[in-house]
Amino acid sequence: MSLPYRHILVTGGAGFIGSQLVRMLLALPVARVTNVDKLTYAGNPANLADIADDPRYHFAHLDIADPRLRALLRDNRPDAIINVAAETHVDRAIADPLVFARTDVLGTHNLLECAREIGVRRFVQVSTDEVYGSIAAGAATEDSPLRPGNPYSASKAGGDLLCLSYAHTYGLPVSICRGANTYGPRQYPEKFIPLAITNLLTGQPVPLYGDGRQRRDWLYVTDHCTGILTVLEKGAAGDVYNIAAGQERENRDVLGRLLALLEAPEDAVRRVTDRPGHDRRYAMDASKLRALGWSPAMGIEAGLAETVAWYRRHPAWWHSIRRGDAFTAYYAHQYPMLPPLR
Ligand code: NAD
Ligand code: TDX
Repeated sequence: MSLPYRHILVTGGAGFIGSQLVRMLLALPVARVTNVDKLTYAGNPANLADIADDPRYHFAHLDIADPRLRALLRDNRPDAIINVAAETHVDRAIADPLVFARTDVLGTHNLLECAREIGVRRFVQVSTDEVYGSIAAGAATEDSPLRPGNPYSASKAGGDLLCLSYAHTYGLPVSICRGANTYGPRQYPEKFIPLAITNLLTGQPVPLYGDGRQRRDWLYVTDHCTGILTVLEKGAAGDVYNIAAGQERENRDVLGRLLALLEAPEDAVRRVTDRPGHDRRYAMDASKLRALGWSPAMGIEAGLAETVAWYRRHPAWWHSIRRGDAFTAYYAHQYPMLPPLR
């Protein structure tokens, strides 16, 4: 792939998907990649340790909602922007929703306004399948209505609508990609798959919400990133693209697979009270992106095995998160029915 951009600015590049995206961009012949990240609890410089010394890589420690973003963009003049930064965890959005609106709506708006002022050639908004809400049957297309069901997805939908309004009103060349549930190395261990893996590796029970029959369509992180890069390269201004691999599984089956990979007993699963407003099923039709030449490379079985192997090989990465006061406090608050983290 050869991108027609000289300088690409990525936001949220210290997180799970953003760090993989920065790594993949630097593997391409681009002149410069700037990462703007606030380094929230989810932002981790260790995610970028392998590329931090690349002379084409630059880091700016800044909130995308901060008015100083304007000067940063004026001074650096990227020709493309990929907005990955967001508050991302649904359970945290239910407990404390305001910061989601601040980053995912107002931060996106601030970034759009700065992009309009400097006149970027492409703005890619990284969004989510959750904006379509729960899909009882079939799969959402890019034209399906937005029916977000929780404060996270509502905030992401707000960001998406601002993006579309900037394309329509100002002609800003914005494309939106809506990725499915993503998993793989370096995912913060609050999310279902890395929480399950790290709990099982430390001999602790795994919380399964409700009946465990909710369905998610799992996408490996590198496949999500090739989808974003395809939209950056070939997406049309003002258009939306779903990124999904068509690997739908019930949560209890994903957990069953992880138990098998980690040789953990069935009684490691602990049924807990369901998430309020829990979306039952996400499903998207990705044929529009496939028509641009994208296809996923990783199957769910191999992807789960790779992910387990990565967490096995990198205990220092997740121990340093899980042993921190912020994570233990979050866990105790979120899972009062489980034994405290060890
Ligand atoms: P993450 O929580 O691992 O990382 C988010 C990153 O954004 C962190 O580095 C954090 O420090 C940074 N950030 C947060 N608020 C910021 C702010 N105000 N200013 C600057 N930086 C800020 O998230 P992720 O799972 O990698 O998700 C990345 C994007 O992909 C998000 O936009 C999310 O909505 C979207 N998405 C995620 C998934 C998934 O399953 N993880 C699926 C579909 C879409
Ligand atoms: O401990 C758990 N037990 C459990 O049963 C956790 C953390 C989750 N779950 C369930 C809830 C969901 O049905 O597993 C499923 C996946 O949960 P999460 O990992 O929290 O993901 P989800 O709520 O589906 O949202 C994710 O996909 C879309 C990401 O967190 C979002 O950022 C993304 O936009």
